[in-house]
Amino acid sequence: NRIVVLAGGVGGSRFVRGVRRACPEAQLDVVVNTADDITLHGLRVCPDLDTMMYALGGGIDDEKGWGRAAETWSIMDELKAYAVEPTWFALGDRDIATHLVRTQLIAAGATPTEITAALCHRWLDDERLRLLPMTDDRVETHVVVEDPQTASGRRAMHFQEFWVRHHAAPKVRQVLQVGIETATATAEVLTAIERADLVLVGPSNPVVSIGPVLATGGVRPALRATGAKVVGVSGILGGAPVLGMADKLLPAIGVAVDAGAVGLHYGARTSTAEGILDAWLVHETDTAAAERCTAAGLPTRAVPLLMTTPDHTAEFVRAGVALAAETA
Ligand code: GDP
Ligand code: FO1
Ligand code: CA
Repeated sequence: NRIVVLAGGVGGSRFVRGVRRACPEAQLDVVVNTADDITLHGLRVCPDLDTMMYALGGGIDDEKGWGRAAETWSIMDELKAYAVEPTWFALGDRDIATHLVRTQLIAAGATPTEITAALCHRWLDDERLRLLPMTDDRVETHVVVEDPQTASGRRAMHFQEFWVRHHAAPKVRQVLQVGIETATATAEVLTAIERADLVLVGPSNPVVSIGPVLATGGVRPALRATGAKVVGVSGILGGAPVLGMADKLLPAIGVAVDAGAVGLHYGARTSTAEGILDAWLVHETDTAAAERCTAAGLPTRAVPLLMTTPDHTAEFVRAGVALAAETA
């Protein structure tokens, strides 16, 4: 039995740990967002892939949810002593080894898919677990924010600069996926979706994690064509994201910060439009959202969605599997 999960970083990796707990025997292919990627100090950094890899490999800093456990910061301190910018993005000593390997492999001509497999060789000894970058093409999320200091009143910056440097404080006018128009999903991603028995859209950020995956060339048609059931999980609980800045980004793409609005944004696969979901899970308290989605043709169930432990997560993954089986 084959499961494909679409995911971002911190939320996505917590979700995948629960999926592994619920379905320990399944072939699990995780399609990971790469639009958060950024080049700093000459190093290519892939936050969502690394977060997923460290989390599943037991090397994550569990408290932060990203970066290496027992990290040290000597290199950052040295860069600060040289007054070399950017200093707002913290690269740990252990983490930097990952970026050194990746950057060298890029220079040697390897694709992100090949590089991810090479890095995962160290971390994942489970042959039935693969991390797949959504594309081998370069895509980067940038945001246009309000900035009264500029002549136009606006300014564009990389998503990481908005989130990490400015703590998501400026008002977002526009979210751009630079490079998405020409980016295509890898053969590995398209084949995994085609052959899947179940596709799970994780509770990851709908705008900057799931959004880029769905916008990558070939992904949406593959999801609409697959024989697998496609089940989504809301990351918006009670009108707010559990963590992160989805509440700052959803309004910029015209979607309310509400589990029902996000479900209908992904859309029902049965509809004539571009929908991708057969079923949708919302939090136990979001019963109005569940009714609204179900009435609109998207079968939705309200269950506890807090990923407190992998066991809690596994519990609602099983509810999603059951709901998928019920839908015609
Ligand atoms: P990032 O790439 O590190 O930002 O992580 P993701 O995009 O994969 O996940 C972030 C999203 O996960 C947030 O927008 C939250 O809404 C969602 N999230 C975080 N914790 C939980 C949780 O316990 N339950 C659910 N359902 N969603 C969560
Ligand atoms: N998040 C921060 O808030 N501050 C950082 O300095 C930071 C560094 C960092 C380095 C490597 C990495 O893989 C992730 C890192 N993150 C950091 C997390 C990351 O920026 C975000 O949580 C996600 O990309 C948001 O989707
Ligand atoms: Ca991310």
